[in-house]
Amino acid sequence: YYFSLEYLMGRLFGNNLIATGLRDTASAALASLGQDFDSIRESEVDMGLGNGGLGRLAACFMDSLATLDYPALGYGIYYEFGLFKQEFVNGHQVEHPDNWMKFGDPWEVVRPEYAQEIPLYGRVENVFDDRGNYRPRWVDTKSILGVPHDIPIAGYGTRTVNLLRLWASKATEDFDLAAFNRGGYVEAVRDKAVGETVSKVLYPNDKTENGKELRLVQQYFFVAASLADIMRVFVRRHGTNWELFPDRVAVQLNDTHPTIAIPELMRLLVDEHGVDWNTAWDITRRTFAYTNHTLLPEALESWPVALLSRLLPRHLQIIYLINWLHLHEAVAAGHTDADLIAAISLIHEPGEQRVRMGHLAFIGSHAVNGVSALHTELMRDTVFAALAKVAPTRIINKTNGISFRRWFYEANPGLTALIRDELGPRVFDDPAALRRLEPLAQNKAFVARYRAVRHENKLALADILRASVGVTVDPDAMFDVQIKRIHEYKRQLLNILETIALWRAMRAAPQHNWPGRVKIFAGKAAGSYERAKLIIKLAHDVAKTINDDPVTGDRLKLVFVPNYSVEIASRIVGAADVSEQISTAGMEASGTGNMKLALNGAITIGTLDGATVEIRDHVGADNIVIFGLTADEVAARRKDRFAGENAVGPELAGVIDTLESGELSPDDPKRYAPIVASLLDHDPFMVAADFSAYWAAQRALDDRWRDSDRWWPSSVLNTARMGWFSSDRAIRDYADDIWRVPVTA
Ligand code: 26V
Repeated sequence: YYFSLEYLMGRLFGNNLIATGLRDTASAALASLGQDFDSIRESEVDMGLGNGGLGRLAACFMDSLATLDYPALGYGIYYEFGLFKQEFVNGHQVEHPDNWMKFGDPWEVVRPEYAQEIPLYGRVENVFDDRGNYRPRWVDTKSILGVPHDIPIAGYGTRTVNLLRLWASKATEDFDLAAFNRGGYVEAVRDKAVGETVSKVLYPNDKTENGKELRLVQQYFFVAASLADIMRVFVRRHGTNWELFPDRVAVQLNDTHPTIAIPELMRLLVDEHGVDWNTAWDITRRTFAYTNHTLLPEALESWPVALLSRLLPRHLQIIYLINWLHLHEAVAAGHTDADLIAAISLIHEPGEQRVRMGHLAFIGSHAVNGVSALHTELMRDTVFAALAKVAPTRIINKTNGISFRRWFYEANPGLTALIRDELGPRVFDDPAALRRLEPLAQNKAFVARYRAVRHENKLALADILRASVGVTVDPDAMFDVQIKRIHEYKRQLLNILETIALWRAMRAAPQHNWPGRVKIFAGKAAGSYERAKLIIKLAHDVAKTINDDPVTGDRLKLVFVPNYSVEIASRIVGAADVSEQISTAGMEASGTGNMKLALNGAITIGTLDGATVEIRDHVGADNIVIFGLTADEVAARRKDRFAGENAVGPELAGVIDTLESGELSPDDPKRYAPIVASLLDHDPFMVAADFSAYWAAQRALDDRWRDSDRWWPSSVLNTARMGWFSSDRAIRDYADDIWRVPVTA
């Protein structure tokens, strides 16, 4: 059972047809009716119930679970509004609600017979039974109803169809009736609206905005409904033989968001089913495993004790008892150092007391994993360093993966056909077989066909760019792509500043043999993230300035594709020559876009961060361009407060001149003063610190591009060597090492 607040499914039509082997049949059948497959496909709405990488990973995992015949369900929330739609007005991001269900969802199967009533609020009555045992009762609760909506997920080349079971919230009847009987019709209707608010909207922030009550209600709502559903099925099959529970049930927590499941399972076992505490704790820990997706301090979840005590009073008691036993166990094992004890406590003490959800997930799980080798290592050294002392073997690595069905076969039909021609259809069941392309990297005829496919994909993308942004680009130019959420640590700013530097250099030496470049950006900024929005505005101001410059002409363009989505990503990955993976080292847990682009043959320019490190290991250091500070060097500079003493090289100095001159923003010449200030002052994301290295790496990329006998074999080798990054590999590893599920097929 995969527990996730987010699933970025995208469209399901093409994917389900490919999975069932009916893609060509459906296309022919539609053609015989005078209907075009693509336009039917495009009439489906994009199911965007996630923010970014974490939500898309959940979707890829669902695909692999079904393909590998694992009997799995994904549980989550059936948000009425997914991630906001993005529009640019005068270069500024404007958000609009994503009313994706407006015309209904053709995939949903509603299961009202499995609805669950979820209690909230109320108080705990301290009752003792006639033997003097504490038998607390959670009373005076308000309840909401969870109604499952099942989305079928067809496995590829198998009969398995798994379910994504998403809960919609409804008001319960008793809720309204009480108010109604008191004559409060309007109050009754309002209560009903409150009940339905819970599944109304996805939180659109992917790193902050902790502490909002509705968010905790969402978390508990879906977790409680899902566990009750799991128990319903378990009891039907095995009765109340709870000790068997962890052998039959494995729950993977996608980040800390569903961590309240840990005290909820304890409550169900102890309070509702009379299991003794120690047995229940053993069952709970053997049931759960937790995946960490970020080390950014502002994204580490913690909930105020005061909020928990109001919303989930019994769960707070349970958390306190878990913590008490956990601390005593540590002391008994010889960990008596007071600082260590404070560091491993579930309760963060200074100031307002808060429950650290990462800590709770850690101690309530039998396995805790990071999502790339580097990230896992950093988890051990930073956020979980203290807990790792108490439980040294719990942290393991499971490097992320991507669904090749969606990110290769569906997104890049041209390359798929070419590879089927060369390697036969078996490659679709075994991505490792892509390795057999390696010798073809030196085969001129093959390379020409590989290039031709890329060219076709670039022509198609150029059409999209013309239609959506009104910019015409040269399909022979290098398509240089950075597509992901806008975040300072991902350093879109570094890329934009380099664009300014390149533009200046081109104008200064127009006769130089500059390769053509199209810098392509796409990504959403959280509505409240002012700096990210300013970076979007800067990209637009740069585009406006350079795209019409007759000196640089077709040799340099910047386009920002609006409303990034799974669908737009699918159109871009097969058309990319260069993949930008340039995060401040140590900050990107894994990245998965890096995998999608490299698989489709883009050459990565990147820092040694997240899974990009492992991509280098697989594709080979000659087929990737690495630059910049390492995670260790970044950490050392932070410690020495080294930042601020950056030598600003001539290129960056010129860029700063341009920003300060107001040339890019004549309507508001000081618009970028805050950006300049942070570059020169503390440079928290090491943009200035890495600028010269990045500039040099980009020029090295220019040299490679001019040498097509080098570029294209390298590109082919990227495709050939990315097989390991399949989410099938990742899911097999979870199944073998964490869930201990026997192989079924
Ligand atoms: C945090 C919050 C905070 C409150 C509001 C809603 C919300 C939603 C999500 C998150 C956590 C975001 C963590 C995340 O997306 N991490 C990304 O996970 C990817 C899959 O493992 C990984 O490839 C990316 O590197 C990592 O940034």
